[in-house]
Amino acid sequence: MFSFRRHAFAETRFRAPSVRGVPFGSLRSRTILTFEDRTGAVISGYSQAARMNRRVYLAAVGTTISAGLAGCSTVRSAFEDDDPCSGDECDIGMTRNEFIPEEYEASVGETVVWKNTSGADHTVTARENSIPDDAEYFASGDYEDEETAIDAWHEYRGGRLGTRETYEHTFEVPGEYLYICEPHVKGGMIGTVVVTE
Ligand SMILES: [Cu+2]
Repeated sequence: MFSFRRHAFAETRFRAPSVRGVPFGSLRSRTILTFEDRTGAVISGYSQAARMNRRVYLAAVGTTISAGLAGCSTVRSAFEDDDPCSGDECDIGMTRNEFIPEEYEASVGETVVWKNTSGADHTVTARENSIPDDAEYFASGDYEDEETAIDAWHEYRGGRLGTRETYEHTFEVPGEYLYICEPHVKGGMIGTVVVTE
């Protein structure tokens, strides 16, 4: 069944269409696209276009709040989804099907902490060919390479991050690092860490 949060989104979307430039149809499709079953498996595809629409949608909700609806619990739930790592607990949060922020900027030597802030199981799995050449491979479960990490997930849920669990990695080499959540990569659960000197 659908959770309260999904219901909340369905409810709040009706407040948003008055914001100029937000196509009502895209809001509705975003809602439909993010319905999941209880294990967090995405039922339908979650396209890049839908991801863009989500940002537009959240901007619209923000405008609604400034119009005087602050304190409404349905609106607040949308913001928890938008910033799951409030305070110092983590740097990158995981919602049902997204890493937030999707792109995180770190400094050389920084330890980045991911936290599963959702009810679904996730992984943090670096894309071997999309990290700097001389960088150390990283994945939750501390596997040495991508193939091992992905096989482990499919064989025994290796590298699984359950609710409230964290994973951390220290970045020593500058550059761009692409990583995925193996169980939700097809739904677009992909993130980037950009490391600078
Ligand atoms: Cu995931």
